[in-house]
Amino acid sequence: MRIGFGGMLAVLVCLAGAPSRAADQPGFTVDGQVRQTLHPNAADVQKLPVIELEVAFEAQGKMQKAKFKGALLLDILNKAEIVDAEGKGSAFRHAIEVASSDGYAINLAIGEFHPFLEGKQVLVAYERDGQALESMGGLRVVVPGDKHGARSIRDLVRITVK
Ligand SMILES: Nc1nc2c(c(=O)[nH]1)N[C@H]1C(S)=C(S)[C@@H](COP(=O)(O)O)O[C@H]1N2
Ligand SMILES: [Mo]
Repeated sequence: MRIGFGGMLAVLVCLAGAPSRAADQPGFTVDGQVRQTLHPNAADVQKLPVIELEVAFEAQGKMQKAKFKGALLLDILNKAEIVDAEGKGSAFRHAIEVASSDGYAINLAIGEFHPFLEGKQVLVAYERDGQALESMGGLRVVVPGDKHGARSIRDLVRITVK
């Protein structure tokens, strides 16, 4: 069967008009002690206030310098709303586990990035040195101030509030 001109046009319009989202975008889950489990992708993260951060960290014995662009982890967690299961009114009891697709995971205390306490600008980054991270191992969590790159976790897939 041949596709007529109209059919071809429909296919082209369909391809051109397909919004770049969901399946072809790196995304992750926010779950655990939250009111709302979220499944944001890179486009959702890009809608949040943009933060740019220059960091230096050691990796495999070498210093790396990089400029990351992303959103605050705090802004994402505020959308999910951390619960206080024990009802004592303190979000600071919780810890955040950040996991990657390769099974690598790290931990953060809320106090490290909460503005009442250390207030570090922990990012969920989608760009490194002007290049989309999509082509470099997906979304990346960046923890400013860390001397080693161990918590600069690539290909973020899950943020769990414990
Ligand atoms: N997903 C994932 N992220 C990871 C790691 C890993 O094994 N898996 N290793 C970490 C370590 S130990 C370092 S030093 C840095 C290295 O950063 P680079 O990928 O920019 O070289 O990545 C971190 N992020
Ligand atoms: Mo490392």
